[in-house]
Amino acid sequence: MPVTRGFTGRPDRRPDAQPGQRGRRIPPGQYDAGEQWPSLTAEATPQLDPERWTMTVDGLVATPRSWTWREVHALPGSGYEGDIHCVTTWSKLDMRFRGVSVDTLLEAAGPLPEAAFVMAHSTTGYTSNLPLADVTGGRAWVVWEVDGRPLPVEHGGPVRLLVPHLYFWKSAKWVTRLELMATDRPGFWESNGYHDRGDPWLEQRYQGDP
Ligand SMILES: Nc1nc2c(c(=O)[nH]1)N[C@H]1C(S)=C(S)[C@@H](COP(=O)(O)O)O[C@H]1N2
Ligand SMILES: [Mo]
Repeated sequence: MPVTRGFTGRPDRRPDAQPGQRGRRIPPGQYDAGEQWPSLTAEATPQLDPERWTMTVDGLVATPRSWTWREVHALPGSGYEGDIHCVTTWSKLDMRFRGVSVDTLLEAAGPLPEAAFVMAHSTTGYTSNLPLADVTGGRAWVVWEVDGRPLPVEHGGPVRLLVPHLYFWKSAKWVTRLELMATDRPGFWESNGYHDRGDPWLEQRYQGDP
């Protein structure tokens, strides 16, 4: 997959964009992007047809499960209101996303005891790896709505993963599959030097960071 524009974005140096302006909400080394929402995509943006898209949970589960667009919308809805943090140093505050909790999907599939990590797969082949503990406990969603509107295609529409407490590269756009694994395996950016976990409060940007 080719690596293109955007991933090495410069921090915004406007005086009103400095960290600390909005209390302790902005992790170290991040700035408040304000109204801007940069789009960062390594691959060509896919035109994903909701009628053909499915969401699958498989790997180390008791029962591999798949949901169609209609089926996933019939699940109990869930959302996130809060901030997102990109490793290129922009943070965006007070976002509102709606979709379904990853807990709901995992409960239906029944993770096996040895499942400890998850690989998120996009329809495009983009991947990101996550500890299972980071996508359970009400901290991760599969979302299709932002600020009351359908998720724009450049931001992963019609559907993306959202794991807002980790750097945003973990939140795979155009997500289609969560694969449960016993051992960790690097995803796309993790194979290119980024951290396996990516906690913005610990500044886990690159492999080798604490
Ligand atoms: N499929 C896919 N998902 C992806 C990416 C990507 O290149 N492809 N980029 C990641 C990165 S680095 C970030 S910061 C966010 C960017 O999301 P946005 O474009 O909605 O801001 O998506 C993440 N998910
Ligand atoms: Mo990013």
